[in-house]
Amino acid sequence: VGNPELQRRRRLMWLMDQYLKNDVLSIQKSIVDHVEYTIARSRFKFDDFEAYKATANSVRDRLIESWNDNQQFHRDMDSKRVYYLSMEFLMGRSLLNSIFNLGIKEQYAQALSELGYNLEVVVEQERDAALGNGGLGRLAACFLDSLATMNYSAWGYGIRYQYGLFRQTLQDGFQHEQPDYWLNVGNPWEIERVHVTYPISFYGKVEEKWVEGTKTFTWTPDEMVEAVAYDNPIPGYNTGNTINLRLWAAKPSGEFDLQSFNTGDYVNAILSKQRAETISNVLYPDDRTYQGKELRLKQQYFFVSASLQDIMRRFKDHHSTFDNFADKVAVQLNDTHPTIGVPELMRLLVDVEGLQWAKAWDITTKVFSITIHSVVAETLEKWSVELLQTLLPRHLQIIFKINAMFLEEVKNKIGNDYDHLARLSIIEEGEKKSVKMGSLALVASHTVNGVSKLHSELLKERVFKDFYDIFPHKFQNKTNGVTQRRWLAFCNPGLRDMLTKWLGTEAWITNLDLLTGLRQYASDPILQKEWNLVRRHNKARLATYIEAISGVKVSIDAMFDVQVKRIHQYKRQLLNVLSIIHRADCIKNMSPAEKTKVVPRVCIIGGKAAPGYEIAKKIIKLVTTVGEKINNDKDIGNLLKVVFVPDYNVSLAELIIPASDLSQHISTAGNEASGTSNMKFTMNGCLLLATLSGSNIEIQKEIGDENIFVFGAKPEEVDRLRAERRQFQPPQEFHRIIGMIRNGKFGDTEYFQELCQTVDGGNDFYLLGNDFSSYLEAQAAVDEAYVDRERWTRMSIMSTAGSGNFSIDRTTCEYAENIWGIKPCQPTS
Ligand code: NBY
Repeated sequence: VGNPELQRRRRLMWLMDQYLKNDVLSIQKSIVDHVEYTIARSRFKFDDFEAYKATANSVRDRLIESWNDNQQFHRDMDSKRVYYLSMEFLMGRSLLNSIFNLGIKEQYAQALSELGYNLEVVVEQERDAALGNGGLGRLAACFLDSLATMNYSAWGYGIRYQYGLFRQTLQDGFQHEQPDYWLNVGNPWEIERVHVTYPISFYGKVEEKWVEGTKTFTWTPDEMVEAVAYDNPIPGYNTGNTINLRLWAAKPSGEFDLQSFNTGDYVNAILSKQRAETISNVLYPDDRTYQGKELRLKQQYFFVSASLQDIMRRFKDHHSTFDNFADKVAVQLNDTHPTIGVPELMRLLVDVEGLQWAKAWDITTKVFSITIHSVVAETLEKWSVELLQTLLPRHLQIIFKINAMFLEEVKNKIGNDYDHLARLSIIEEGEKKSVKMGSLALVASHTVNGVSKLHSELLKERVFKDFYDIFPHKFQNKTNGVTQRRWLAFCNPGLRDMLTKWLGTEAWITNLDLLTGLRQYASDPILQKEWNLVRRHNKARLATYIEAISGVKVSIDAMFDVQVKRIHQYKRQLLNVLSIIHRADCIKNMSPAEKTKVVPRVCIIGGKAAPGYEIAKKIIKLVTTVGEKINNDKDIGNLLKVVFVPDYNVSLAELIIPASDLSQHISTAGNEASGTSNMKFTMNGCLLLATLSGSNIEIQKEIGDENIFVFGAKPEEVDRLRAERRQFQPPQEFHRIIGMIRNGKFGDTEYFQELCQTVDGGNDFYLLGNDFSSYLEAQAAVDEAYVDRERWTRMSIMSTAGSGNFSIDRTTCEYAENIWGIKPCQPTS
C-alpha cells in the first residue's frame, strides 16, 4: 500500500485505461483522430484504404497498451521465455485477427458502419504479410497466435523482408512472378525501434592470442551492418497476453566510417554501405531446396546473431552471471535455417562474455531444440566449408571444435568404426567439404522433433538414424496443429455461430476438443439443414470471386473439389490433372441419359511454383490449358469446370477453405512431413481425399475411416514400388491420358514433353502410375457419397467434430511441457 513505486504504476495504468476505451464512440473518435493526425486526410473525405489505415492505427494503439503491460509483467515475473527463431512468418492480414482476439470486433464494425464504412470492405484493403513460403512459415504464425492465447511468455524472431513471397500472375496460362512491394503502402502493425540495434559482422580474420594462460580469439571483421528491430504485437484471444514478433532489418553501420570515408571516393563509399541493406531485402522463394547461396547464409547469421544478442542483453538486465541462462531461455529452431545460432551462442559466451568452453557448451545444449520439417536428408542444408571460412571464419573454428569433441565422445560409445563416425560427423568430407547443419543442430539440441507421428518415425529410422542410435532420448514427436481462431472462428463466421449455438458455448475457441459434442447431432436434420445453408453461403462467396478473376461461372450445386498448396512433384498436382482429363473424357463419351447421373464438379487448383522449378511451372500451364479446353466444351457444360486460382496466399485460403466440399492431400505416401491445410479443411467440414502421408493418417484416426477417402500405396511399400517401377505396367487409362497430352490435345506439344517424361515407367519416382487406379476408385467413392446428401453432410459434421486434436493449442502445450519447460502465466488484473 505504502509503496510509492507501486502507486505510481497504478496511477499510470489507470491513466492509460482512461485513454483507450472500447465503446463505439471512443473507437470512432480514435479512428477519426488517426484520419486527421496520422494519415493527414480530411475527416470528411477518406477512402476505404485510408479508413483501413486509420482503423489499423487505432487498433495498434490498443495493442501497444496491452503489449507494454505484458512485457512489464514478464519482466517483473522474470519468467522463462521461449524464443521461436524462424526465417519465415506467414502472417497474412492482421486487422480482423486483432479486433477478433481483443474482443472488439462488434464495436469496430458498428463504429465504421456509422461512419459510412463497411468493416468487411475495410478489412480487404490490407495487404498480406507474406514473409514465408508455405507450411513452415504459416506454422510459425499459428504458434505465435497460440502462445499468446495460452498465456505463455514467448517471442518470435525473424527477418523483416522488404519483399515477401512473390505475387503470382498468369500470362497466357504461364506463371509470372511479380515482386511483392508490401511495405510501399506502409505497415501500421509494426513499431520501429531505432534504438534497438546490434552490430552484425562478416568476413575478415581471426587472431589467436594467449592471455593469462588461455587461448583467446579475436575476430576482426571486414564488413559490418546494423540490425534494427521492428516489433509486431501479437494479441492472444480473450487475454491481455500480447506477445512480440521482433523482425530485424539491415541498415548500414556507422562503425567503419573512419576508414571507409577516408578514401577520396565519398560517393562510392556510400553506395557500398548501402549494399548492407540488401541482406534483409528478399525472401527466398524456394520451399524445399537449399541452394548454398551466400546471401542466404548472411540472412541466417544476420537475424540469428541479432536475436541472440538481444536475448542475452535482456537476460543480463536481471542476472550477473550466465549460470541460470537455460532456466530462463529456451530457443526453438524452426528447421535447420537458424542453426548458425549454435556456434554464434558459443562465440558470444566464450569470446565476448569470457566463459569457459565447457560451461558455454553446457548452456548451449540446454537452450536449443529443433523442429525438422523435411522427409529426406538431401533437403537438409549444407554449407560449404569454403564459404563459412570466408564469411564467418570464427564460427567455422567453433564448428570444427564442436565436431571434434562430439566425435571424441561418440568414439567411446561406438569405437573406431570410421564409416559410422563419418556419417555422424558434422563435416562432410569429399571434394567439397561442407558443414551439415542438421547434424550440427542435433548435436547441440536437447530435443529434436518431427511434425507428425509418421514423420517422427521416419526421422528416427532414416533421416537421422545414426543419431537416433546414440541419442534416442533426444527424439520426440509433435504433430502440427493450426489456430482455430483464424482458421475457423473468423474465416467462417457462419460456422462459428452455428457451433457456438449447438455446443451451447464459445469455449471451443480455446478448447477445440469440445467439438466432439457435435457428434451426437451429426444426423439431426435441423443441424444438417443449417450446416448446408452455411456451406452454400460460403460457396456462393467463392463462386463470385472465381467469376470475377476468371470469368468462369460455376454452380454452387456442384461439388467444389480443391487442391491448394505449393506446386511440387511430390504433392502430385499432376495426378489430380490427369484424373480431371480422364473425367472430362468420360463425360464426353456419355449418352445424355448417363450424363444426368454425373456429379457436377468444380475443380479448383491453386499454388505457387518456385521461380526456378521448371516442372512445377509446367504443371501450372497444364492446369490452365486443360481448364481452358474443358470450360469451353459444350459437351461437358456445367458437369465439370477447372479453375486455377492465381496468387494463392493466406487471405485466399481464408476464402477457399470454408467453401470446399472436397480437398486433396495426395502426396506419395510418407512424402509429406505433416501437412497443415488438411487440418484447416477438416475443421471447416470439408472431406479429404488423401494418401497415407503425414498427418492425414492421424486425421483419419480421429474422424474415423468412414469419413475420409483414403487411397494409394502404403508408406512401407514405397521403397519397393520405386525399386520395381521399371517393370510396373500402369493401367491403360493412364497411358491414354498421357498420350493425349503428348500428342498435343492440349496444345503446347513441345512444352509438355518433359512433364510427361516424369511419369514414364522408369522415371515415375512419385508413383503416379502405381496409384492411378486406386485414385480413380476413391474418386468414384467420392461421387457416390456426394449424391447421398444426408450421408455427405453427416461426414462433413463428423469431420469438424473430430478435428479437436489439430488445434495448435494442443501442439503448443506439448512443446511447452515436454521441450521448453515453460508454464502459462497471466497478470491477475
Ligand atoms: O512444413 C512444410 C512441410 O512440407 C509440411 O509437410 C509441414 O506441414 C509444414 C509445417 O511443419 N515444410 C515447408 O513448408 N518448408 C519450407 O517452407 C521451406 C522453406 C525454405 C527452405 C526449406 C523449406 N529453404 O531451405 O530455404
